[in-house]
Amino acid sequence: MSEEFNLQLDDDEEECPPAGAARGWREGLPPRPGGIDPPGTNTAELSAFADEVTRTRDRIVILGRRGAGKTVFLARLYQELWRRTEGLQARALDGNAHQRFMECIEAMGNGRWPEATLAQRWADLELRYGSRIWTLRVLDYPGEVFRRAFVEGAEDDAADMLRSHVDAAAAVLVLIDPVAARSGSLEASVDAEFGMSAALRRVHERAGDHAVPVAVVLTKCDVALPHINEAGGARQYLESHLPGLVRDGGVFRVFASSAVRAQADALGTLRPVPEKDALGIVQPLQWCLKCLARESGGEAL
Ligand SMILES: Nc1nc2c(ncn2[C@@H]2O[C@H](COP(=O)(O)OP(=O)(O)O)[C@@H](O)[C@H]2O)c(=O)[nH]1
Ligand SMILES: [Mg+2]
Repeated sequence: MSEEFNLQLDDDEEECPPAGAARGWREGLPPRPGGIDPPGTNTAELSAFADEVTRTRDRIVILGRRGAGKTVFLARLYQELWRRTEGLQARALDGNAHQRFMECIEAMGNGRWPEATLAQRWADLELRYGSRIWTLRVLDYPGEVFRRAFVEGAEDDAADMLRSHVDAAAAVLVLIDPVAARSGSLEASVDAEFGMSAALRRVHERAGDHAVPVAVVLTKCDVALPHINEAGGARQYLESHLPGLVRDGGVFRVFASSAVRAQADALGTLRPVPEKDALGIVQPLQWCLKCLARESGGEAL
């Protein structure tokens, strides 16, 4: 139970996906109809694959359709972790990137949401915990690119780029706007759900014995909570509105977040109120890092 949101989340709060979870999940899947080749299932192939995975999975990837709340989430996460002097900390890769995060925070301080175009030039974050350094990378593509990349196996640049980032993910945060998932356009939600399910399926298929932690983060819970509660809780919400994601998304944990609280102004427009604390933005990441540390026998968070 999340005290902050009075919302039913997963019971096994601390549970990381067990090693081999992805393999067990994969074995239960029906044969794959064309497109992307899963790794073989014999032991030698799997262990070669696992070695490859350890070498190349060096980043934490944030996925989410346009408008899911990625830019706001990342800026607020940065604001929180940049100030920290111990534990999990973050720094932008250069001064320009730092400035863009701060501009986003400043805009919200003035009652404006960040420009959607910021997405194009959004930067990675470097996360530090003790001696470990991870890159946190946001992938901002429309739903149809997800579909092309993961469902149709298209070879264009955007699809190639998206697949290569997803294949390098040591952990994945999937951001979902619960209101849009319920009431957005049919085309957009079909692409987003189908494409996202296929992306997660690929992550798990290619992970070998290395279970890649996947955190599904319901965003904007300051306004979305009634919709989620109406469904009976976070997981039930996903089951009724994004069933394909639940079925094909493999092992994941659900989190609820509100990066910025919104309040209606005199005209009824929702404006950001960044003076109020963000809720639930560090936990999904912390959980992923904890799972990664456990898997590599490294420092616990
Ligand atoms: N109420 C509320 N609205 C949010 C929150 N985060 C984002 N939004 C709204 O969602 C819109 C899209 O967010 P953005 O971060 O730009 O999405 P992106 O396209 O995934 O980067 C914003 O302009 C806000 O209107 C939040 O935490 N709470
Ligand atoms: Mg954005």
